[in-house]
Amino acid sequence: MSASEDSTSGKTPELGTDVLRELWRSMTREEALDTRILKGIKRGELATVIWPSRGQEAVSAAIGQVLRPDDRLITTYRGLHDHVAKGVPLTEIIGEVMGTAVGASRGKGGTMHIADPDHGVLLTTGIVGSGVPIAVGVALAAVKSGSDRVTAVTFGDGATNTGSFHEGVNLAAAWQLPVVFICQNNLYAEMTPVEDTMAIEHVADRAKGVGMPGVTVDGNDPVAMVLALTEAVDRARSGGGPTLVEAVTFRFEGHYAGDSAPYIPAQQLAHQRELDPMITFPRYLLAHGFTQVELDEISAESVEAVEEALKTVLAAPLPDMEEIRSDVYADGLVVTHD
Ligand SMILES: Cc1ncc(C[n+]2csc(CCOP(=O)(O)OP(=O)(O)O)c2C)c(N)n1
Ligand SMILES: [Mg+2]
Repeated sequence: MSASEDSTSGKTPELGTDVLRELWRSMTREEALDTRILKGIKRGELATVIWPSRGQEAVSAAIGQVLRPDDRLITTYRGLHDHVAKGVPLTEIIGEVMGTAVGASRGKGGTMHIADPDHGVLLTTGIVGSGVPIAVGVALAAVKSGSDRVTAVTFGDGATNTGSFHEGVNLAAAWQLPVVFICQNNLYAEMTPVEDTMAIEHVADRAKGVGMPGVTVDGNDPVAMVLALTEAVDRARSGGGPTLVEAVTFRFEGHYAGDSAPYIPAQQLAHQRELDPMITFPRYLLAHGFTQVELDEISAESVEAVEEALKTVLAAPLPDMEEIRSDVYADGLVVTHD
């Protein structure tokens, strides 16, 4: 059942008020960040690049609610919403997007390589599909060290066509590792619609081939996402092995900032606008005890938080030249050539 369907029935929500509020807070922050940076790029104020996640807010908000702070998350270039949801401070995210000294990777990584291990974000990858086997290794390391940490990895629909995806999920299933594979199926890989590159309807069906549970979820419904991810994370943490969760959602902007996405048919766009989680979730919240004033307050706080963080970043220095060598190699491994 989707959030929008349930809003008409007036049923008791399956999640507590605090969780619902935090989902909305996360979603509004994710949207505010994406929208503000995109606006800045378009008007020539911010010289950078992002891969917009507008439309995919519900997926990451749910990830942020379900994972423990010490659980690991690995994401992609289209991962700013995931970073926000996992608790990476806005200043560190924007700082990295702008390549400044206050960035999560102190300006060395840029949008594609944001890492903040203190908040569980081990890395952000630019190579499609590459996060999957890395997550399998991270999960294996957790098992070997006796930790009950879960590793979650998010990637796109297109990534599930890569060899690294298939190799990674196979090994995770064979070794029953504590991983949750989260496919953010936004119906496009760059400019290519998903049906042009897959003969199957559901990415989740790929789980069957390697012997793990796979589930297709309405990725525009944060409540459904929390419930599905809770099951997957609980399974992983209790030794039950990995799960493939396919979150079906949509990317309202182009592939990258600057792509006006003329290839998205108007009819599809109009249909997806009706499913936009930033419109349907407030309806659900209003039907479950929240007031418009409260929702607007949270939205306004999110916009304000992004604006404040951006101000801090724009006043921050560029990284020192010495920074180029730090955190690149483990101590003692630097090879110098005289
Ligand atoms: C191995 C590899 N092949 C191709 C590319 C170029 N590329 C960047 S994003 C992208 C589309 C990926 O689509 P999807 O996995 O659905 O993720 P989305 O961008 O929709 O989040 C491609 C082909 C790449 N970065 N890495
Ligand atoms: Mg995609």
